[in-house]
Amino acid sequence: MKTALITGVTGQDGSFLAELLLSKGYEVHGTIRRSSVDFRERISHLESMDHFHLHYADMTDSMSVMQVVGKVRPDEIYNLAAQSHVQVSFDSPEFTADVDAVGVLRILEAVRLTGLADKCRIYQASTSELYGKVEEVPQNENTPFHPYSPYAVAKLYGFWIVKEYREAYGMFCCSGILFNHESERRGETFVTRKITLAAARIAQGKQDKLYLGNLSSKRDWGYAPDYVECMWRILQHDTPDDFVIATGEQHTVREFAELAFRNVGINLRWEGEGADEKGVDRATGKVLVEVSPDFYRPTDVVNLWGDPTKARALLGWNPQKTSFAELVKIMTDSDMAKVAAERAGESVRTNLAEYLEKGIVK
Ligand code: NAP
Ligand code: F7E
Repeated sequence: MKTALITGVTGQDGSFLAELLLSKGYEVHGTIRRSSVDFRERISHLESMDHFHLHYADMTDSMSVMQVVGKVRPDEIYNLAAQSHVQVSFDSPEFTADVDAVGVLRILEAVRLTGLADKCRIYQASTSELYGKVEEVPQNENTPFHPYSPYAVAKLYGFWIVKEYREAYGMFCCSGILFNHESERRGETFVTRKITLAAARIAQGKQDKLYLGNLSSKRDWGYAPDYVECMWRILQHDTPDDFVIATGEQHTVREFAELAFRNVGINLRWEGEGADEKGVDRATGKVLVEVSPDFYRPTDVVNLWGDPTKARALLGWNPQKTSFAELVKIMTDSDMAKVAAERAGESVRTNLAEYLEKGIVK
């Protein structure tokens, strides 16, 4: 039985990866942060399982990282913990650098200093944000990086320090350069989930309008469970290497919104341009989507499109397992059910959706 350590197990990817590794017979250990409230919604269904264990560790605290690595002595580490929101990285650049850049170094050093360098394989959650102000379209493993946010700059350090430890110490450490991947467990402030939740709330009379930023931004959106499978495949490969993980298909934020609203029975037409653009309900003439410059970023990445040829050829991974239309449907169906349950009083949610609508939370 192999032992895996997942940092960031409470996150979207961490929860899906834990499920996958448990299904493969792994002993799975995850790290969580101490806080005054426990946020374990995504992993609560795993907590009673015999082969699932939780440990406190914070990526900003070397000693806690060292302790958990030394105690678990894993065969594989999946370093997923990060301040993962690009817009937040403009407000908290130092914290983002500490977690997303130096945090990676802390993992690598913990493995080395606990004598695990020859035995432990490490997966680093790298990102398409490294391509940032893109220098070519679509992007592959040879495309030059041009990070365009404090988040991307921090992740660039993570990418290069992993490569350095691979070459300097012969460690089996790899980066997955993952393009955006979403799911029904996606955080509610990322654009896809913000849209599917708002569409569900508007369709059920719980919200009037959705405010978004740049509607023309383009992304290569995949489904998170397909992507965590590829993380695992990267660590099972014969040699340590870096891989682009993407679907090979690109859509705008506008297209995502249009499809999400269609799934809940609302057909939108678009009027106006730039900050004046509006999404109007064709049936009622009501404006349901508006642009708010509050959601513009100081520098925005607008043209991400991945080329997954290498992952398909060397890892046997299928980038088209879940289509764009299926992804949007999975997310809207889930939010429709969630909102209906809340309306029926079956579950209580925080005010986050309300705060999002008012623009208090970005
Ligand atoms: P997520 O849902 O935001 O989860 C991030 C995880 O990191 C959470 O478990 C969070 O814990 C934990 N974390 C944050 N700061 C920490 C700290 N100081 N110490 C310990 N843990 C900390 O992110 P995700 O979407 O699952 O993404 C997983 C990883 O892939 C991240 O590194 C992200 O940057 C990267 N990535 C994501 C995408 C994507 O499209 N999803 C694409 C490329 C790369 P709390 O629950 O306590 O906040
Ligand atoms: O933005 C635009 C926004 O926040 C996507 C993280 O997982 O993927 C994610 O980062 C696009 C951007 O994701 C709103 O300007 C418009 O162009 O959903 P997002 P992201 O920034 O691409 C990468 C690969 C990661 O590595 C990150 O960890 O959508 N956009 N209007 C908006 N974005 C948000 N959040 N909110 C809006 O209202």
